[in-house]
Amino acid sequence: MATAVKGADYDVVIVGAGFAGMYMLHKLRGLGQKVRVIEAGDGVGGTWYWNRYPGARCDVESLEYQYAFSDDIQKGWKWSERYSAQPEILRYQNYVADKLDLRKDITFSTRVTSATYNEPNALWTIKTHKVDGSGGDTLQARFCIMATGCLSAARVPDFKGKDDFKGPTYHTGGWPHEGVDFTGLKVGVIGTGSSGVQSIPIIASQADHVTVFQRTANFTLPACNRPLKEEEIARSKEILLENRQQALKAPAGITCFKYNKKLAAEMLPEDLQKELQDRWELGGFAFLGAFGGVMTEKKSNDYAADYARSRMAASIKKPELVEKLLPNDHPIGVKRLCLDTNYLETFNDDHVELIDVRENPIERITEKGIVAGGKEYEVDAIVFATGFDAMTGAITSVDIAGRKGEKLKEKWAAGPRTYLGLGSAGFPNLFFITGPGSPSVLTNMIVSIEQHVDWITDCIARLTKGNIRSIEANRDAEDEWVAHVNEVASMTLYPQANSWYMGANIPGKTQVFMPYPGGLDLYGQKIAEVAGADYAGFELGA
Ligand code: N01
Repeated sequence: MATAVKGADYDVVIVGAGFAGMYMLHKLRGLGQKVRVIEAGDGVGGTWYWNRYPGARCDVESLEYQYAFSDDIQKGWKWSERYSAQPEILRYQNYVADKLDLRKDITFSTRVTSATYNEPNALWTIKTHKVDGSGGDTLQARFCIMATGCLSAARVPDFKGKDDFKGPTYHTGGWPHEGVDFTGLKVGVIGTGSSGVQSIPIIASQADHVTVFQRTANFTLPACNRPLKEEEIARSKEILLENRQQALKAPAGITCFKYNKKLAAEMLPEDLQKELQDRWELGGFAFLGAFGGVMTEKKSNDYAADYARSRMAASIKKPELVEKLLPNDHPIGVKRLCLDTNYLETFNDDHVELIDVRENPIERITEKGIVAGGKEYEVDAIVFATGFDAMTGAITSVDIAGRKGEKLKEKWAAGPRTYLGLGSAGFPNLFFITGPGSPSVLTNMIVSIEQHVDWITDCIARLTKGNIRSIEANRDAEDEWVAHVNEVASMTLYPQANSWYMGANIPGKTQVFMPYPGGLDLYGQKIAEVAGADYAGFELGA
């Protein structure tokens, strides 16, 4: 059994047992580190543990949305559909946890409430609290790793009267494990991002009446989900490792489609149409790779957006809804695209009603329902598909204090400041997996997670071998990186939408583009160079 660094309970405490925390635990065990994972849920899974809403499904293809670090793990698992549904992904995570015997090093049903760095002994003091209120613990560790996920701090907007409603309310990001049966009910759904787009058709298939409150119409692309064929599953097993190497060289960590490098302006109109049509019919995010410049050049973006709107319009049978359901206030792709299975068609049914809350703002929630535009919509249940305090919320919900008691939350008040999305100056030995300032949510998360976990593992191995007590991002290097992330973002169309990428969904949150939009491939080269130069831009302390 591993023993911890002198004076500490553990070498490493990891916060979160989703895909990131699970793999991090496995890798650090391999280094002989003494590790403890603290997880708020009563099982592994992270995002896929919490987001059990009807219709929850991954928007990255199953054959790419899986770990690639172990041939044994991949050979023992078989995905059933092109895009996996939440229960199958959670089963996969439990299969991995069994296979690697991970649970014995995970403390479940427990939240980390604070993490405080002690300069004299270079240790983190980590306080935890049982979610049932039955007490907590205090742990000392050399390293603290936030594997808290980018979309895990679920958020219900502060609607006036939100506690007055007498019926049940649900947030898509904290769905009851036993499921919800909406049969015979009148349901109000607020929010039409990915979670709303996925859940509304299923809720509508059960409920008597559904009232959807939409603030922004989103671009939806057809998912074209289908069962996987035996031969593609077999082939994927042969090429997974090689494929992952290719994914690491791709901007979004995805290999199932290729980006056309030609700009729209360089293509003949008929070729342009054909490219868009082929990709639309293929389904998924391939559409955004139809030609170069879609995310940087308004004209190219307009071609793609116009085509998407024309195809979306064809699914909407009620003329009065066409304008409402078609997105017109932002370029395509700058808010996370939603993959659609029957979403727009759901509004063709008479028992599904759309309320545009820009025209008719939500005024309050009452005992019986939701008041918008002066009218009360009576409902039996309310579903909040209202999203997350993305990228930073789960990190800053822990009271993190670094050198000289500096609070991370205060440091990040004007936007997150990290070096490479991996560490933050003033907070030695604190790592983020897929933190703000890294490509994270703009990529296949599993590829980004493996990339970060491997990097952090090598870093901890180097520090341990060299008897180095601490590593800390240098402020100048951090300032340069933050400026670089902003500069790259300003060359794209991303800042042109009120998106959660920008923090715009949270009133009062500073609006700054949080993920790194320069591509996973270039980013991977950068972090490899930094490691190769003995962690250039970080200070190593004896
Ligand atoms: O959350 P969102 P989500 N009044 O923030 C609306 C990933 N994910 O849970 O757009 C009225 O996207 C808000 O309106 P607006 C994926 O990365 C992946 O759906 O801000 N409405 C919006 O319509 C995704 O992007 C998968 O104007 C309010 C909605 O609520 C991310 O998680 C599945 C409001 C929130 O949409 C988050 O998706 C699910 C207010 N006060 C999620 N506040 C897949 O893999 C917010 N809204 C497929």
